[in-house]
Amino acid sequence: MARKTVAAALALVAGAAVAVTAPTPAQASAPGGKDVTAVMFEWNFASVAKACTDELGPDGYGYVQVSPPNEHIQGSTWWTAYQPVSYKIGTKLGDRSAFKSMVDTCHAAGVKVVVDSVINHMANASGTGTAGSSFTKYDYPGTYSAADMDDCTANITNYADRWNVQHCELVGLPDLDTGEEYVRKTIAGYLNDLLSLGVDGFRIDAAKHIAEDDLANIKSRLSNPGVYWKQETIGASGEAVQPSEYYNTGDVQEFHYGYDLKRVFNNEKLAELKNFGEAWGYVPSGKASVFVTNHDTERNGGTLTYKDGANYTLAHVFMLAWPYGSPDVHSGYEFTNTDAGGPNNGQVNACYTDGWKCQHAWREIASMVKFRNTAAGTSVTNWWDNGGNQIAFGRGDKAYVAINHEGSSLTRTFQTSLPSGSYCDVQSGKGVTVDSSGQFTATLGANTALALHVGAKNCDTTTPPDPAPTAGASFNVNATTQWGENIYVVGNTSALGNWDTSAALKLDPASYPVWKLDVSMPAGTSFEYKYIRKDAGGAVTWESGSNRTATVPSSGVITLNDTWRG
Ligand code: AAO
Repeated sequence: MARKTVAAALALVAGAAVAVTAPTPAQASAPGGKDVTAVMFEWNFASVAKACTDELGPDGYGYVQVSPPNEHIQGSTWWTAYQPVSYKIGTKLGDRSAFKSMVDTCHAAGVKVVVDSVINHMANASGTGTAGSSFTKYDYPGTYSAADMDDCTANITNYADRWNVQHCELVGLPDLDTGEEYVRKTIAGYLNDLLSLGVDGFRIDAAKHIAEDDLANIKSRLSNPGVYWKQETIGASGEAVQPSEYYNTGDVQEFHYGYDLKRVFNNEKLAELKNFGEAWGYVPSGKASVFVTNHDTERNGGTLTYKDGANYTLAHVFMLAWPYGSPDVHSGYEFTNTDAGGPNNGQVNACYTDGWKCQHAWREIASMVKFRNTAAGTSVTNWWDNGGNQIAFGRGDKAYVAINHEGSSLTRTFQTSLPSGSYCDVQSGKGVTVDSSGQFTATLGANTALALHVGAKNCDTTTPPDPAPTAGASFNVNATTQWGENIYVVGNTSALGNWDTSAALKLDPASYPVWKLDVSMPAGTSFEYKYIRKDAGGAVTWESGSNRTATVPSSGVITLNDTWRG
């Protein structure tokens, strides 16, 4: 603030320098044929690296987005990560070498890395940061001092006032004067450091609170000024700052996409989605970054969350099949307290344990990433709907999806533009034959989808995450759970753990409250079984009543539709 006059003068000089620099080329939507980003919210770097190798690369994700890696305030909540203390890489998620190793491992798996970048503000606190730096509010030794903060130290109160939004403090967070040369240079230095470690893109946190000119200036200083750049500019009518102002610097997150999917999947009809996208008033597709949910909206009720069961899962199937924007798949953890940080300080020992949801790996979601990659560049063809909550559409001659979001099954002959042949329904792992007129007949259960693409011509040659057994049992149990609880099946055969609860098989909650698991067992096996629940500490609760019994048929699978007996 003391430096205000000097800063203003320097800003003019910096502005003049930019005027003679070639304009930064407009950045198209997530470049490359693979435009899906897995957002590994609060995952530590070692766990992200492992996910790149095990799931994200093989599943075809183009990008992984990591939580802010730079030094921030300490504490157990997730939002400490949004209060920077310095630009040293060092948090509970890992140090500089863990970060670098993650970038290298993800690259080796074919996955590019996007960093959530908090450059609008600094910490509203005093103390010692996650990398050992001492700081007080407005003074972060070695990085910024009070002179580098904006003129307004009051909270933002009026989104209809541009100056208020871009110069005052977002929820009390000291606002950097991004018009100032030193601040621009320091932020660019941080982003260039990340680029030197191999980073491929940035999500610009709170971009709406930074003037677009300032962002353009910062971006022009990067070693790769064309780097992928995704801006958090929450669009809202009546506000002074609008996402369209930021097209020149990069993509913008289209929040209405997620808000509208929530409304349609919860309360309206999927048939309305026929012209979803720009016709709904959204930003141009090539500029849009989209999501079913993000870390803020899954907590503030703005969008669907994992607590919404099939509505949430099917909204992902739709997002990944539909050609608008570049999708983010948010992969987070269970919570009841909206402030709670990631389990185990970000260490993911295994998916579906300790509360980690691993949405990126759910069969219904993961299988659609390759569908999307295969369909890239094609338009929607062969749209069909029943006027209600059953829809189907193709993507040129490359792919076809049907979504049954009604409470009863759907049997239909679907017209596609696919070449004839054997396909694998990547949702169920079961074979589907398309005839010479492009038709196939199938039955979709309530709240399920079916998806075909030319990259999965035959179930034998593709490896869906859980291939359906040729003989065995398909367990489906409707069971409501508390935070940290999981549902298992155990029974009297070796495949079912011989009644040993430590060998029980965990069911998949992707269609919550229905938990599912397909288990291979020899044809003709008669068996007894029961469902159990385990809490976060591993304590076992058996369902009540006598043992359930069933027999695997001489060919195929027995489908068991059960309800937990409390
Ligand atoms: C924490 C504490 C605070 C404390 C602060 C400082 O929670 O109590 O005051 O520390 O000590 C995260 C957390 C914050 C946390 C912060 C720092 O969410 O709770 O504060 O870390 O630790 C605006 C911004 C947007 C921002 C959003 C939260 O424009 O950029 O607020 N999101 C990002 C991150 C977020 C992070 C930060 C920024 C800060 O994603 O995780 O905060 O780094 C309207 C406006 C939006 C505005 C919202 C909320 O939105 O349009 O611009 O977002 O209001 O104020 C409808 C409307 C939509 C409206 C929305 C509101 O849908 O259509 O326009 O409702 O929900």
